[in-house]
Order: sequence, then structure tokens, then C-alpha cells
Amino acid sequence: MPHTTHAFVAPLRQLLAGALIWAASSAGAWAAVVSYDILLDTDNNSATGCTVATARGNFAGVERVLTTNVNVTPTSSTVTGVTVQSCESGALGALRTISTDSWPVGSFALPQTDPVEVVETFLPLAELGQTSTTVRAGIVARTPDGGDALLGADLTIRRAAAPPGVAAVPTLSPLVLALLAAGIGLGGAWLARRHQASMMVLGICVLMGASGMAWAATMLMDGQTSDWSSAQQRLRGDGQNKNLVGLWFDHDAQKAYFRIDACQRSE
Ligand SMILES: [Ca+2]
Repeated sequence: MPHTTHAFVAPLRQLLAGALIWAASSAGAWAAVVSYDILLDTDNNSATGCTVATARGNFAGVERVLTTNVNVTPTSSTVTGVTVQSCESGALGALRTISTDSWPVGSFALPQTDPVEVVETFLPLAELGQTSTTVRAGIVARTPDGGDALLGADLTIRRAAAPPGVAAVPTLSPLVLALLAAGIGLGGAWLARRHQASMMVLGICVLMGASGMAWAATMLMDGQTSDWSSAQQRLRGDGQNKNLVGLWFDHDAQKAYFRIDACQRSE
């Protein structure tokens, strides 16, 4: 009997091993990590900084590289982390963590292509330097098939300016906004007490103050494009681009926001 059992077990074991290898290789084929590097010439001077080689040629003058990692699967893609590197003495330095949070990658349909995926990412505005109002930028997609690049965007930084779309209060810093919100709330409380008004007055005042605070944060990292309606597309893919469709940019008082449009599943 032991001999008979062995005769069954050996092929069964081989079959099981084969199935496991197939499952592992299938999973490997369907899940991939794609990285997007946004190259930033923060002083708008190609003579200072690092030179980065890309699929569309060298990009010189880079002070910062913002890297956004995306985990791609057949059903969904997710941003899994954001890091930045600084150019130090002609070479890119150690990775510094910007975010370890995860957020969804969105998508939209475009005629005659695969669905375009929307990767949102961000960087503290201070990383773009303190002086230049123009930052030159490029984007590199690092995909398993060799990658892609779009180069030469001019990003406009509104120094000491309000978030986009809030032209009515152009010089309010977040601190001033917070004080203003508190002031409106306290003013409402004083009015409500003095005039025996209903709590509704107070509620409206608090809401007005809170809406002022909400203006300070522009882009939600959720893969949705609705908050990009007032932003401008800075780079656009052409017939030579394998993955990259576009790069969008905007900023508020604290953060620079980027939106990368890409066809990630075309390979
Ligand atoms: Ca530079």
C-alpha cells in the first residue's frame, strides 16, 4: 500500500507545484509597480542642478525629483507612496519621504485609446525654492517596458498668493484665514448673545468661517478630476508617447499639486 500511495502522491505533488508556479507567474504578470518621476528645475536655470537621462533625451538643471509610486492591477490602481530627491553636488541624493499614504488612481475615457488613468500627487511648496516664479518641469514614466517622458513645462508659482480660484482674497495666509474664521465665529456669538438671535445666526457665521478655511486646501488626492477644472494642463503627449498623456499643475499656499494622465495598461 505505501508504494501505491507514493505512486499517487508524487504526480499530485508535481501538479500542485506547477499550479502554484502558474498562479505566481500570473499574479506577477497582472500586478506591476509603475513610478512617475517629476523633474523640477526649481531655479529655472538649466546650468544648475543634475542632468537626468530620459526616453526623450537628457533634462538638465534638475534640483528636485518627485517620485510617485503606483501599484497597477487589472481592476484598480493605487498610489502607494511619494518621495523626493534633491540634487547634491551634481548627483541625486537620498530618497526623502513626502507621503506614505495610499489613494486611488482615477480614470477617464479618451477616444481611440485605453482608458486614461489619473494619478494625483503633491509636494510641499517650499521644495520648489523660495525665489523663482517659474519652475521648469518634465515627467518620466518608469514602466516595465522601458518608460516614457514629457519634457519642458513652465510651471508658474504665484509667490505669496492665495490658492487658485480665490481671487477675492488674494493675500490671506492660512494663519490669517484661521484668525478670520475665529473672528467671524466670535462675532457671530457676540451678535447672537446681544440680540438674543437664534443659534442659526451663529451657525451661519461658523459656516462662513469654515468655508474660508476650506479655500486653503485645493486638491484632494482621490483620482477625481473635478477639482482640476480651473487648473491648466502643462504638458501634452504626442504620437511618440507610449504611456504619458499629460501633466497638470497647480498649487496653494502650502503644497504644489500634480496630476499625471497616463495609459498604464496599454502594454
Ligand atoms: Ca536648475
